[in-house]
Amino acid sequence: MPSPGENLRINSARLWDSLMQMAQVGPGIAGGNNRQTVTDADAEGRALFKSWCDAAGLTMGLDRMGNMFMCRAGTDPEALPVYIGSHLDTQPTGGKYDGVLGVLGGLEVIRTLNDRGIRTKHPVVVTNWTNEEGARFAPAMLASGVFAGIHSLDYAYARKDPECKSFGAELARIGWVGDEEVGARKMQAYFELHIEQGPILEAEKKTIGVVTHCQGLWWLEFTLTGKEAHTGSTPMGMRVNAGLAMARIIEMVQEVAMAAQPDAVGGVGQVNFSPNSRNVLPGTVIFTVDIRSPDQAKLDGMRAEIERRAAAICDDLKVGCAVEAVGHFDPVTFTPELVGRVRAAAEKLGYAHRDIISGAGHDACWTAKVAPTTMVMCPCVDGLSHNEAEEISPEWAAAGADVLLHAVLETAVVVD
Ligand code: HGY
Ligand code: MN
Ligand code: MN
Repeated sequence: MPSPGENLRINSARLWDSLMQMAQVGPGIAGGNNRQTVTDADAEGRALFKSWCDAAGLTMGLDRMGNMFMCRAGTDPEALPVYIGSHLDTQPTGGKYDGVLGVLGGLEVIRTLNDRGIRTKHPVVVTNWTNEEGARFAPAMLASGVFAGIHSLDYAYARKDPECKSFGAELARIGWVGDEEVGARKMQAYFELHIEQGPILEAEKKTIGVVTHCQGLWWLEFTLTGKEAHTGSTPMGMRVNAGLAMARIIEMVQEVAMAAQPDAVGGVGQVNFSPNSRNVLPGTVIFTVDIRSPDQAKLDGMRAEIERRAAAICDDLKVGCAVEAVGHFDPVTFTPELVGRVRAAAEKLGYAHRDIISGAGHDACWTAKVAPTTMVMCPCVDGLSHNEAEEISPEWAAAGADVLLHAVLETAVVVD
């Protein structure tokens, strides 16, 4: 069967309507979303997504990490399914499209195949991965990491949120624990549509990012131990100041990342002081350093330098220093054959495109360990993401889903 022509497009209005409906679930305080993993809002979003999948005639598989696999049958029951996936969980002050575009873009591919009565040899499965963000329970991409054999189920279930609730107990509480063994499924291929979350595509007026790689990441959790004391009556020379040590380490991380340019980033997004009282010097300071680079040697070199210099800073201030890697993945190279199908689809459909390295991590980073994998990206306004003001255009969303549709059909093989 010849490849579908360039006039085969998804239904842009329907996709945009689904995105806007999902955006009503777990609203934020500034127009975005707070639909954190395994909260009641996450459960509500899952139920809405499942209702749409039921209406599209899909059958659900659910594994013990709550990963949702919504399956459209193929003509050959022996053929491995082609997966499309991303995530419905958001940051606490997240946008409406990060992850959601990939899941609902996958559903729109299914809806379009149903509209046109297109049958494929391989089944097509739309996936919602649990806890991609790692905001409430570190690390990021927790459930796809268990699926790929990176983490054990026990490790994942034991992860704690800031209120000391465990991931496993919270997943059970919202009623989304499945009985499928995590990782038992085999994939013909995996595609993920995602907003760029950076400024390149918009700045270069490219509608599609052909994602060739994803940069690697370390999350280094520092626990600094100072001495709780009165901020007023304790002389400067007597202080064991963990807050000062943290400030010097954050400044140093900036220095290390700037010295590693181009293609390196480093920063801190989460800090916890204890007792966090305005007139008590902190006894304990816990914060996570997030460093990334597409270059393996540069990434690991930054980690070594930061740990070495942080120890020296703490020694100088007589502050205790412990560090634990709470998140990591090496730089990822996506499957060239699938990358080529994304590029060919963008060309066939007439969308301006360019190759790009993903700055953010995605579930695709872990599926790449177990199956041929690649990604499709569309721009986002001002490159802004992980911010409630995250915005895309309906045209960008439709273009990404169109390219996803054609690349998936090239892989799932149209029968008629
Ligand atoms: O951290 C990341 O890159 C992703 O948003 N979880
Ligand atoms: Mn995401
Ligand atoms: Mn994200």
